[in-house]
Amino acid sequence: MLHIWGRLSSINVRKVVWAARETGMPFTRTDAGLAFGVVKTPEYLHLNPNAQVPTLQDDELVLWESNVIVRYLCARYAPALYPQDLVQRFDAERWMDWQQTTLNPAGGGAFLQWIRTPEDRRDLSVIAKSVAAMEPLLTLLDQHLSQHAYLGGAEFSMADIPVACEIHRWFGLPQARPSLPHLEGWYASILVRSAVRGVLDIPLS
Ligand SMILES: N[C@@H](CCC(=O)N[C@@H](CS)C(=O)NCC(=O)O)C(=O)O
Repeated sequence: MLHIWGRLSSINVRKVVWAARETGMPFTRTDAGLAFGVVKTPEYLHLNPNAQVPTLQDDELVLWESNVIVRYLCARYAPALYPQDLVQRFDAERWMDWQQTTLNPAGGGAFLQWIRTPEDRRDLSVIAKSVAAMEPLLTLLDQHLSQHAYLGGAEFSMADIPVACEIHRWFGLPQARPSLPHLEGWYASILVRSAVRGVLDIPLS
């Protein structure tokens, strides 16, 4: 039985829960992190010495790092989402690493200010810097999606999961943004997937 540790208010947990739902495998989940605590208990640190969420348990296998968990779940339980062809697979992999290393740091500042910082302590300059970092990345995505239905090509794949979670977080911020029709069209096609229910339709917190 799959078990996921982590609170749904975490973008990285949302990726993993969505991927688990895509597989159709039954799973259980324990809220952990921030107000839920748990992550600094000896039992949890034994599973994940980073004291972070998410963590996946699949019988004897214990995995941390959200995008690695997404890869594992797709490779093992939803192979249609894990490109078998090496060229296609690494094309997909590239977008997953890009989300983690480039898109996420760019958008994090605005998210933390809008959602996790009381209004009287909000730093608008941090938001402006984050918006300036995100805009060219979103334009890059829009251009790619003007040529491809999904990030990895014609079909939905594991690559779409981390980036769509990032877009969910960005589009959920209470701020104006320029129109990016291809990105918005792709995101609309993601939102109709039944596996995103309870993951991308919950408010940011
Ligand atoms: N690279 C890690 C990052 C994990 C991470 O930063 N998790 C955050 C939540 S998004 C966390 O555990 N924060 C502490 C907490 O929730 O207590 C991954 O992708 O899994």
